Amino acid sequence: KVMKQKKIRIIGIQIDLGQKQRGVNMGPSAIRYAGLSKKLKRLGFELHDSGNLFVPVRDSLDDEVQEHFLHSIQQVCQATYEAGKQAVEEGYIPLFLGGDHSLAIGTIGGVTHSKPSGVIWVDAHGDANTPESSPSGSIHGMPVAALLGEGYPELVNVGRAGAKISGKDMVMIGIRDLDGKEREWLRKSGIRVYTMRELDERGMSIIIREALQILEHCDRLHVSLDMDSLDPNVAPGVGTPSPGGLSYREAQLLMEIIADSGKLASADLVEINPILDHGNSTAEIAVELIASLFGKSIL
Ligand code: EXY
Ligand code: MN
Ligand code: MN
Ligand code: MN
Repeated sequence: KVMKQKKIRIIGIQIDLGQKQRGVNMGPSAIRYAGLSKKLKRLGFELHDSGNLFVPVRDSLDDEVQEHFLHSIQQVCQATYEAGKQAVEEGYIPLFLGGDHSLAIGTIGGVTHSKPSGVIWVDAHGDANTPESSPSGSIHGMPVAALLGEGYPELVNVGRAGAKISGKDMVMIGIRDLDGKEREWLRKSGIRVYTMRELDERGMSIIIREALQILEHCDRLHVSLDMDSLDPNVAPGVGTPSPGGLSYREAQLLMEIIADSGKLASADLVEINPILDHGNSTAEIAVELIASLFGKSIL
């Protein structure tokens, strides 16, 4: 199957407020340096890089530290929502470059503004904490709960009031690091969670085909790719590395089979931290994965 839409809009979001490491705000630059536009143009896409959205500099927000930057994250997610909504309305596939994963509250909200979408969440983590269950308070560990209607009302109500998706419209792949209450919440959420254990036992090919079957009722798919889903030996440039992750080959196959569905309508590429990287290798791998997600095939 071939993708219907041939126009991509790149939207950079240099947000580092959802977590504690410095440097993840440099992700959009690192990804652009790694040659994203050129690779996607070569696949026949028309490309519009809209630059970066405004994100306040962390050092200018000392008064928000205690509140985990909730107010600024809300504002950035609101702007992200608007940009995503507009891109979809104008016939683009929005490709959001992060930044930390808190931005997904805005991206997934925005792309589902007028049309529903299934979500494939690729991550080491569940990102399904609430302020009560979170061990860190970091908001990048909370976007899934917020999108399903739980947690800070300021985040649940970004863009439009209430939950943006339901559990049956979401699958998670690569999961290996959950907190206690987060685990309980996920079990009841309706989200199909493919852990690394299940992946090891059954294999990527079978799992992603089954996941696409679960999302069969969705005409459009959003892929939220957290680079910490990969093994840290492959992708060291992330703020919250977790051992035992996807191999490069598993991640490639995942992207290729999603591309075959012909239903990719939007995507996030998040959590790249160039300061912790070896050279720019994590961004370079990310660009290769995105090319496969947009239909690059070997032969
Ligand atoms: N579960 C941990 C927390 O909530 O603090 C770690 C979250 C890391 C989230 C990264 C973005 O995927
Ligand atoms: Mn994440
Ligand atoms: Mn993660
Ligand atoms: Mn290093």
